[in-house]
Amino acid sequence: GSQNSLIQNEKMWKLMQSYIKNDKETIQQSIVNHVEYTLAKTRFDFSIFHAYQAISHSVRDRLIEAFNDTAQYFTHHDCKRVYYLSIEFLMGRYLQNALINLELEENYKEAVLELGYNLESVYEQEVDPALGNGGLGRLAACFLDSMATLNIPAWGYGIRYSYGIFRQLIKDGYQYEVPDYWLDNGNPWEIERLDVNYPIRFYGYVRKIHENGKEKSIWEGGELVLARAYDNPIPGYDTYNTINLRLWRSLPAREFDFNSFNQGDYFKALEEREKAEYITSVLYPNDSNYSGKELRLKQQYLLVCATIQDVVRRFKKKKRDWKELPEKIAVQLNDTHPAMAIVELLRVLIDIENLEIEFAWELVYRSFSYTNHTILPEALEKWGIDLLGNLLPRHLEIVYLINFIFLEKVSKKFPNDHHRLSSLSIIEESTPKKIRMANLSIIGSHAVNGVAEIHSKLLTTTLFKDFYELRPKKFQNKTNGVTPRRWIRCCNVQLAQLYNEQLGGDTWVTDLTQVRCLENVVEDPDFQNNWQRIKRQNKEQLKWWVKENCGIDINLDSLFDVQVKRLHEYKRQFMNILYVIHRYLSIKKTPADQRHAVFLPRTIMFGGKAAPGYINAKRIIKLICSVADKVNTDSEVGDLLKIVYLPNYNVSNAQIIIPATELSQHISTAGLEASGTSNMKFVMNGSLIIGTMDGANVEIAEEVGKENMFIFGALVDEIEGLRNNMRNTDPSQYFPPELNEVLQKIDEGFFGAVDELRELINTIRNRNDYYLIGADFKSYLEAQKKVDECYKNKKLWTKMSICNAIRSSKFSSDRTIQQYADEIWGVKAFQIPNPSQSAR
Ligand code: GLG
Repeated sequence: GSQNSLIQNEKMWKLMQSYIKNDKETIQQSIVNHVEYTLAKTRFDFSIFHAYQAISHSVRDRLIEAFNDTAQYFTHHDCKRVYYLSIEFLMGRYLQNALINLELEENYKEAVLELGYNLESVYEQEVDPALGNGGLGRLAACFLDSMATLNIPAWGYGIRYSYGIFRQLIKDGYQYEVPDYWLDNGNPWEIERLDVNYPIRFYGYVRKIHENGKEKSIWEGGELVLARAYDNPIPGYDTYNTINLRLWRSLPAREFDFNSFNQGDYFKALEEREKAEYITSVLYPNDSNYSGKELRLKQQYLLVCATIQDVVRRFKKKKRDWKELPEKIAVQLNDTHPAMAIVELLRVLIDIENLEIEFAWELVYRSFSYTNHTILPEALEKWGIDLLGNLLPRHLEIVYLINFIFLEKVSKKFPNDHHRLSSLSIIEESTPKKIRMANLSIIGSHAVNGVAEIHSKLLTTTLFKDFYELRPKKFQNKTNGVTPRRWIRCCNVQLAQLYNEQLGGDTWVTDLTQVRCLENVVEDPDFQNNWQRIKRQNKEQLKWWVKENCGIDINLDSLFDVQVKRLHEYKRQFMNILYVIHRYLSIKKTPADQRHAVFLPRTIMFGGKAAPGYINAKRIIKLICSVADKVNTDSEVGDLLKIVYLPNYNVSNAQIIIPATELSQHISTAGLEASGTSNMKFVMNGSLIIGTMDGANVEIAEEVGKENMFIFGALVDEIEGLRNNMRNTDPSQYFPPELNEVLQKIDEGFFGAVDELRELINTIRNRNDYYLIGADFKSYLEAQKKVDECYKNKKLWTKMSICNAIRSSKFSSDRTIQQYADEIWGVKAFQIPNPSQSAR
């Protein structure tokens, strides 16, 4: 038997030595093979969608070769690995990105064209996998691309939701949410691992036994489900390395349910099994907002429990001492959603591996690190101890244990400081008591970071002040970044082409600092012409998209002004639309024969989803759409002003919208947007920013120069004072007259929907204008005036646009990831030799 299988393996080994070739004929042959054998289609029954499927499968084959080799290489070298844990990965479409990273786009374009298809139209066939809400999930996706590209031995771990973020329809000015069953047509980019399943327990009880004079805890009973692995290969750019995003799906456990069987209730037994699948069924559609639902906690624990089993199994493959653990793994928590991993790893080490608690705890916190993404209080996770203790009884005990050991140490350093103790405690002494996941994350990590300088600073001076005083060295900054592969190379092919020509190659794609060399041509007329031509072509593409999706004709010569992001009061889409109303009223007040001399044509576009339960956010959408209706049909205005609500903003739409934008709005109340990441994408694509000194805008200003941005509004340390002043003033007195006029128009019913729009304006008139729209409105008007002045001067605008793009290299996620690798994870790159340079 064993000899036989050895021979077989040798034979297999030999056969597997050959790699797929990438010449046109081989590519075409592999596509046609998939048409016939994977899809079982004939040429008489074949559509562009089938072409997409067959092409994707042929690309998948190529990805899998590199993917397997990479995993083997990392194992062979026993590298220290990074595990990036995130409840969201907002990946966007795969096909184009994969082809570009594999450097096969040209080969495929040609191969596919001869088979009768245009590759760009094939791209459009793909669903947009949207397993994330916004910035946090998209950041995780950009980070995977950079980790692969920088040859870092990394794994992403997340959840394979059956339903991604809902599809947004806009009807009569209202948002409707349609479930996004994105797996409808299968998913060629994943590898289902039928053999990688881990048991996950919920509920049950803890039994105490005594063994060798020691108390032991055994968690048992309750319910079991399985987590099954789905692997998604992530190719790096200009490297053979291809890493893995492993997503978990819940399935019923295989165990036999005697209870239901004995009761003879067959259908009841089936129902129980269905419930297990429901756990990973839907992504919670809240951005920066905590909901506190048990199902959500189940999702979090499933992710954490399966991942820790996988990580520990991989560590134990080799015989070694547990003390090596922090030298072999680095676990990064993307926000507190996967923070139970800290408790879970400790549980495994003490309850199952029988390590001493002090020793185990040191291994744990040296392995973990935590990224905070917001200081908004409504986003901070606090699980009631009843809910948590019921679902995860042993974990609640361990949380108390961690807290006890920690607070002991604190009270030695700060005796009798009860205030400090209660602010540092993991337990909030409210009724009912709550577990503060941020405190748990900080205590269980050796490094904590914010996502932009201003945000990291705020963490140490406000939210986490007491923790900072305890362990200042734990706190770091890692300014966010975005991948230049998707956000320049894929979405702005023309700009990439221009860079290639100017820089004599494409190495800027992995070293964005190179585009700085273009400083000497920012005023060169030829270069400026090329720049303008590219922007115009991108604008044409968006114009076509808007026609198709909104039925609105927009003026190509107008300034394309865009605010796309999740709807949130702190992001102040409300302030934007209030300004638009002001602009509209001003146009109408100007005599008809002077209007074109006074006003520049503008197209103001909004896009973004509101969480289904967020009433004010939905009212803002309604206001925008009502204003759009009025303005777009007003013959007095003509094409001087058009307002568009871009429906269903997502990654693939962003790839069309961002390169076409000339002015983008990032206008949050100072201190409230941790970083923002679309601001970086816009700048890379030559859009100017109108924005507040908030999040990464501050650092963008440092890089591109304040003179190349339109900055306005209160600074972060003015906010508190402004809020205090406001409390003693009548809003209509403290609002500028332009704003009062606008509010009055809405109040009069000029835009219809009086009842709900009145509710909306009352949030700033009666409820103390928490987001300070009234305080910032005047300087917003002034900034807008400057925008118009600059846009009149085409050469100046173009120069500003170029300066933004070529000075944006700091915001490549390659820079961010290199800093994480060096300053938090302590991991080195391991690059696999490319077999095509030898064997192929
Ligand atoms: C957060 C913040 C953003 C930040 C993003 C990524 O609101 O400002 O850019 O994470 O760090 N909840 C989010 O999307």
